[in-house]
Amino acid sequence: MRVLLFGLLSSLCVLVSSQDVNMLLKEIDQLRFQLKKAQSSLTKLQNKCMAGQAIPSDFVQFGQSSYKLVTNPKLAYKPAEDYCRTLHPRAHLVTIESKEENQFLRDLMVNDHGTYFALIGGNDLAQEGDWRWISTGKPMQYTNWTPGMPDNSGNYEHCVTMLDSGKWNDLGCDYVEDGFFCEIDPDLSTESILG
Ligand SMILES: [Ca+2]
Ligand SMILES: [Ca+2]
Repeated sequence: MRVLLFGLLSSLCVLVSSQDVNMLLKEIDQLRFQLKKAQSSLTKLQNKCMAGQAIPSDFVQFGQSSYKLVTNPKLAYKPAEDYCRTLHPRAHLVTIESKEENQFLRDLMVNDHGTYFALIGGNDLAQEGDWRWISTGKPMQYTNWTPGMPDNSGNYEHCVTMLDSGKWNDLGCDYVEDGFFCEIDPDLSTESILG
């Protein structure tokens, strides 16, 4: 039986011309291309679905955005951004664009939580003195620095914290504060842009 099968296979191999092999290889290539296209469409769809995901109930809304002051775990800048990213696909360390937004966050921090200092999403990691937001990579428009800040003390202060006054100070990116703010802004991207 085995000999018979082997004989049959051998005859088949003779019948398969190199033209057939080339055709098969071409078809495999086409299938690979189609599979890649399908995978990319699926990823896009997944991202779209995730971005539309409901806002977690422990976020507080202000304007079009929703915010959470995280006090546990206490994390430094980059791990804090990573933590925000786990809460919602559009969540980032907060991007502060107005006096009103800043005041809202300050009140949330001091009045509601008794927290005194919290990290916000600014950094000048790419270039000293060029302060940008981690959510967009765009330069800060609104700022609320404490007088004399940013001072880049010790030549290593490239991240930003909000003080209990609502004013900002630049500090080391490895510094762990009382908390940090995450923001879900429906207009913001699902990517983090680190300097
Ligand atoms: Ca904002
Ligand atoms: Ca400083």
